Amino acid sequence: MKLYDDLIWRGLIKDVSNEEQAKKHLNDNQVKFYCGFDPTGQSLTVGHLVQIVRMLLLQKYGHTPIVLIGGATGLIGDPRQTSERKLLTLDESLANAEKIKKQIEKFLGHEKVVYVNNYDWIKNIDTIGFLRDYGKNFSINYMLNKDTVQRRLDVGISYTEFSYMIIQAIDFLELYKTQDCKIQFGGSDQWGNITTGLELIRKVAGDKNDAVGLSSPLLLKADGTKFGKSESGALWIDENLTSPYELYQYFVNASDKDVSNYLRTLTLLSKDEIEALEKETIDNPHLRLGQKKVA
Ligand code: 485
Repeated sequence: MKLYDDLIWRGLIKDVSNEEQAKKHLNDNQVKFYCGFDPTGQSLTVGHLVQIVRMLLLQKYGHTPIVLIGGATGLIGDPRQTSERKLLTLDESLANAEKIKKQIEKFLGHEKVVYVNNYDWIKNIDTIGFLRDYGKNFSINYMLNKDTVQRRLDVGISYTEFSYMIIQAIDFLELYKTQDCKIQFGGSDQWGNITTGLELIRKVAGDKNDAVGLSSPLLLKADGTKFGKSESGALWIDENLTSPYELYQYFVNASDKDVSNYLRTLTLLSKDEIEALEKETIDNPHLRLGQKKVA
């Protein structure tokens, strides 16, 4: 199966900026692609695993992942739906960044993968350069139209968080120019930031650029409740914050309705293997073979 079809089959594609170009990159070429993680906490959660496993899948098909750790963006704060974030100190952001990088390294290793921290290039931009070289490319009207901003107009949003999308856009342009990175991936909540990056690349590199953005649906449970939350809160992938026992229990107790989705998005098993486990879930649900495999 071609990679693009595999991604569709796994339910890993929600939005795509240019399907034809995406297929060309993913099916016919070997490209670099990136996904960014902000060091807002000391650990990633099982929610992040969807993106990590997807990076592994693309790596398996011969593409090179660029893992971007947001040392700079972590200092600004991607606007949340609810309210303004508390600012991290530089030390906190960089210390969290180091921890998160180590976690991702456990999955992606050191070969055929690039690790970058956006603090390395964002810290060099001065105020006048920011406003002239980047700010001038975006109208306030364009920025106000983003979902993430719209959702905050009632409660309010600081100029700081309002500017976040431009920083993430600079990253995509930077990686496109310096690393020949063709694709940015993220969860569907990242779509506004990803398209802002495509817009900046278009303004700078012209209409014929070959950059592509892709998003995946956020993982939800079949009963509509949030994936990756246990009674005691978030499920961390740090064994000191969530024990391996608790993590195992979460997945081994998953509802039959969720197993197929978990097998497709959280494992690298082949279509044949997953379809066999899906059949087992229907024929012999009491054995919980699918749940055990995911767990
Ligand atoms: O150039 C970039 C700089 C920062 C980011 C991405 C590109 C991080 C991004 N803004 C973000 O906030 N991501 C979330 C995070 O870091 O926890 C989550 C997304 C989720 C998925 C995951 O990161 O909410 O959809 O993309 C990898």
